[in-house]
Amino acid sequence: MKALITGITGFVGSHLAEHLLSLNYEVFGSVRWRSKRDNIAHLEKQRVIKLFETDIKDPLSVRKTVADCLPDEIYHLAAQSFVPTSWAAPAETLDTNILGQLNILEAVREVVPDAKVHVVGSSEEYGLVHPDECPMTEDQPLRPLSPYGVSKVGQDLLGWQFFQSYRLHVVRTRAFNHTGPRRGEVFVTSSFSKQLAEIKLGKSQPVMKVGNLEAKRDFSDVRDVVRAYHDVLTKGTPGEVYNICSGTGRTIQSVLDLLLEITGLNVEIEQDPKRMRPSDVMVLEGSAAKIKKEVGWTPSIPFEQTMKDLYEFWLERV
Ligand code: A2R
Ligand code: GDD
Repeated sequence: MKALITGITGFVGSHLAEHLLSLNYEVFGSVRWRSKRDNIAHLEKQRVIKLFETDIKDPLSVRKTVADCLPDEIYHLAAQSFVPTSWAAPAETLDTNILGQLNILEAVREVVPDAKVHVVGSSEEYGLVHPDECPMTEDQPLRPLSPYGVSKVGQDLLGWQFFQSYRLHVVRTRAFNHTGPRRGEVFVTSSFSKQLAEIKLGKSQPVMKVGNLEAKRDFSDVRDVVRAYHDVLTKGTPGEVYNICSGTGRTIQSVLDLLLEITGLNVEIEQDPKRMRPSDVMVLEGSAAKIKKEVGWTPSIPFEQTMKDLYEFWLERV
């Protein structure tokens, strides 16, 4: 089986590549000429993946990559993935995420209409959630609170529409927060782990910068999430959407407390106004009942282990 991963150089892409290789897939990935390749350097060294220069905003570029790979499965991960950037660059976010995906789906329709396509949405699509609506099923209303959330609603609905209009085998997911080694350093778990690793190694003063500690998120390990991505594409129902989550909501304060416990450090906490958002999503806690029942997926890695692995990763990196 041949799989094309768009955004293979990103955090999730590198883990998904490892998972698919372990299942004996031939793995292709999209890269840009300026992409940092640290996350996949080990795979490139082993010569186990093939890379194609592609900008998903360019329809010709996307079509050529799809035609060169002729994949059986496409995991469309490439995106502007950082929520705060979507306020700074909303048009770029909508363009990359929605029109980028349109280019992928049109190329699939034209070149490999029988391929299976995984469309990656997000729990950010739910946005404004009231505590009494948790744990949220896939029927929860979509009330996105950021341009990023809107872009993911666009991707989600575009995937549904291509299934309805053209019967493409599209399966959609809404992953809640996921983390683990190689997580981009701007996201909360990595930002905190990296700062603590620098303090531990004496490279910074014992002062940490944080944003909104009151928000609640539902975290899974990225290695469980990529397993879910493959499972939904191969065992899920085309046209359907699946939450991927642990079912447990944690405040960001409790994530910070756990990291402080793991590191054994005592640090001063400073709120950084630049890390606050115009409208943060305050509560995200999902129900994984559907994916469990229909696909048989459940998470397996405890959050404490994920955070230890992430901290170890940053200790080595800094
Ligand atoms: O920045 P690069 O060159 O390393 O590539 C990133 C890729 N990407 C693009 N690829 C082609 N054409 C574009 N115009 C374009 N814009 C971005 O998407 C990188 O390989 C990937 C994003 O990686 P991360 O920021 O680490 O995201 P992560 O956490 O792996 O998220 C994967 C998916 C995204 O759809 C998120 O919105 C969702 O999971 O949560
Ligand atoms: N980034 C960051 N940095 N967030 C902080 C900080 C900080 O210093 N302090 C508190 N937070 C809070 C944010 O306000 C937010 O409520 C929460 O921590 C998580 O922020 P992020 O890690 O940046 O992730 P996200 O929830 O905005 O989005 C991630 O998860 C989505 C799935 O729900 C991204 O990976 C998205 O691409 C993904 O779709």
